[in-house]
Amino acid sequence: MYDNNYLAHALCKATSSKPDTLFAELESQQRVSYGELFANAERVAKVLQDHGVKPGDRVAVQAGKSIAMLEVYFGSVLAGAVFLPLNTGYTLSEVEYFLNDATPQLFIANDTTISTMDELQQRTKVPALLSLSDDGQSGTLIEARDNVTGEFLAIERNAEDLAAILYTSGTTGRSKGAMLSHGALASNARMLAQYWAFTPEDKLIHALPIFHIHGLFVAINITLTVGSSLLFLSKFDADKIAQNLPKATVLMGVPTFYTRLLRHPDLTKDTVKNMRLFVSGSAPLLAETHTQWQQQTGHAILERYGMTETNMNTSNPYDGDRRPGTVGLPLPGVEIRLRDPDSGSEVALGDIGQIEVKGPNVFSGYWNMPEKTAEEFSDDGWFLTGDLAQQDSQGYISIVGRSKDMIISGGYNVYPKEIESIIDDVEGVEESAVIGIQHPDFGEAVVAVVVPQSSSQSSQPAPSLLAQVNESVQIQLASYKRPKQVVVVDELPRNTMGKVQKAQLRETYQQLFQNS
Ligand code: MLC
Ligand code: AMP
Repeated sequence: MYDNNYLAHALCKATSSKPDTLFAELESQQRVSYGELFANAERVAKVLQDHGVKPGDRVAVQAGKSIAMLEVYFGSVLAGAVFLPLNTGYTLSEVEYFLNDATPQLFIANDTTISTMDELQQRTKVPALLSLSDDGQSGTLIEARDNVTGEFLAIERNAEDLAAILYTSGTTGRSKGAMLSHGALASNARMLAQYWAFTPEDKLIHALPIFHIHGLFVAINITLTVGSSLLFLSKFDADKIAQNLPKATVLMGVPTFYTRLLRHPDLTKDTVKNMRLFVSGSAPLLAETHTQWQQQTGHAILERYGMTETNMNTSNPYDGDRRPGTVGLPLPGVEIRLRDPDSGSEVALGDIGQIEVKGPNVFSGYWNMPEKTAEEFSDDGWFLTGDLAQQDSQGYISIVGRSKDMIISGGYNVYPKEIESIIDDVEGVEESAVIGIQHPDFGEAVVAVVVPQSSSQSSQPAPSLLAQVNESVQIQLASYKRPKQVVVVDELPRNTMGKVQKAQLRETYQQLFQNS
C-alpha cells in the first residue's frame, strides 16, 4: 500500500493487509482500527487537495489532541504536503509569526483560533482555512472529510522530500522551522522500534502532546511501524495513567510524568506487572528519580536523548545496563562525536565537549534560514546540538549542560531572549534577565528578574509593574513560557565586560521553588 510514498509506505507496511488491527483505544472506550485510520486519512488528503494543497505545500494545524489530528498528519503525508503542527497553547501573536514564516496553503484551527480568524487571515494571508474541534469530532474539516467520495491515490514522495516542519525556539528569540524528510522520520521510527523491541502486541500509554517530536514521531511513528496499539489519553493525568498501567506494556514520557507518578498511591509492582518498558526523554531525568522508580516498580526507566532537529540520537540499552544520569549509547546508524565548542577539536575521553551528530536521522535544515542552517553544521557536515556532554570508556554519554541559553520546563524548551524582549517592552521596565531555576515538578521553571526604570521607580510601585509584566506575558506567550515568578531588583549583576551574570542570578534564586 502507498508504495510510491516513502513515509506512508513505511508506516502502513505492518498493517496494510490487516485493516481490522486495533490502532487506538480512546478515553471514551471507542476503538479505532488501522483500516479506519488509513481510510479517513485518505479522505482528509482529498480534502486538502480540494483546498488547493499541492505537493510541498505546508498544512498548519493548531487543534487539540485527537485521532482526527493524526488523520491530518497521515493525510498530509499521503497528499505529499508538509505537516506543521502548532502547540495548542500558542497565543495569536505566536501563531501569526508561524503562519507568516511557513506560508501554509491551508490552516486548520480549533474553535478558539477560528473565532479570531478574520483578523489573523488579514495579517497572514493564509489562502485556505478549515476548523477542527479540540475533541476531533466536528468542524468544517470533519464535514468535508465525511462527504468525500471516490478513490484517493497517494502522491509520490521520495526519502529526501519533506514530510514535516516542527518549530523550535531560537536563541535569538525567533523560532526556527526544522525541516524533516520522509527518510529521516522513517529511518528513526524503524530503528527505534527494533532497538526497543516493539512487537504488534505492545500497548503504549500515550499521554504526550502530539505537536512535538516526542509524542508525534517517536511514539506514533513507532506504533504505526510495528502495527501495535495506543491507549490514547488526551493529556497527562496521573490517575488515568495509573488506571491504564495494568493493561499496557509501554509508557513514554518526560521526567515530570515519572516524578508525578511516583507520588501516586497506585504505582506498585502489581499495577505494572504487564509493563515491559518505561521510556523517558526530552529533559534530564534525575538519577534519584530513576532509583526511586526502580525501587517502587522493579523497572529501570530507559532514558534516551533526542532533539527536534535530529530525532533520537542516543539511548540506554534495551537489554543491558540502563545507567541512571546517562542518556546511554549512540543509537544504531547515528554517529556522535564530542568536540570543544570553541576550538572544534575532539575532546579526550571523559572530557566535556559539545555533542555533534551525523546520520540519516538528521533534519534537512531550517525553513527559509540557509545562513542559520549553515551556522549549526560543522564544515564537515555534523550537526552542532549545543548540548554539552561527557562519554565514558564504555561509550555511555552523560549530558552535563548546554552551551545555548535554554530552559527546559516540563519537557518544553523556553528561550530566555523571547521572554526578555517582551518584558523589556513593558512601560517602566529598564531591563530584565530570564533564567531557569530548579523546580520539583517541572525540572526547571522560568523566572524573570526585572529592573524598573529609575525615573518610574517612585511613580510606578513594584506591584503595578509586576501586574503589567504579567499581563503582557499572558497576552503574548503560551502559558508554559510565562515566568512562574517575577522578581524586581534594583540592578542586574554584570561582569567587567558589562555582560549580565546569569549564573550568579541562578545561584541567588536557586531555592525559590524548594518548597513548591
Ligand atoms: C503546563 N504548564 C507548564 C508546563 N505545562 N508550565 C511550565 N512548564 C510546563 N511544561 C502550565 C499550565 O499551563 C498551567 O498554567 C500551570 O503550568 C500548571 O499546569 P499543570 O496542570 O501542572 O500542567 P499539565 O497540564 O499537567 O502539564 C504538565 C506536563 C506537560 C509536564 C504534563 O507540560 C507536558 O505534557 N509536557 C510534555 C512536553 C513535551 O512533549 N515535550 C517534548 C518536546 S520534544 P496556568 O497559567 O494555567 O496556571 C523534545 C525532543 C525530545 O524535547 O528529545 O523528545
Ligand atoms: P527540542 O528542541 O524541543 O527538540 O529539545 C531538544 C533538547 O532537549 C536537546 O537539545 C536537549 O537539550 C534536551 N534533551 C532531550 N532529551 C534529553 C535527555 N534525556 N536529557 C537531557 N536533555 C535532553
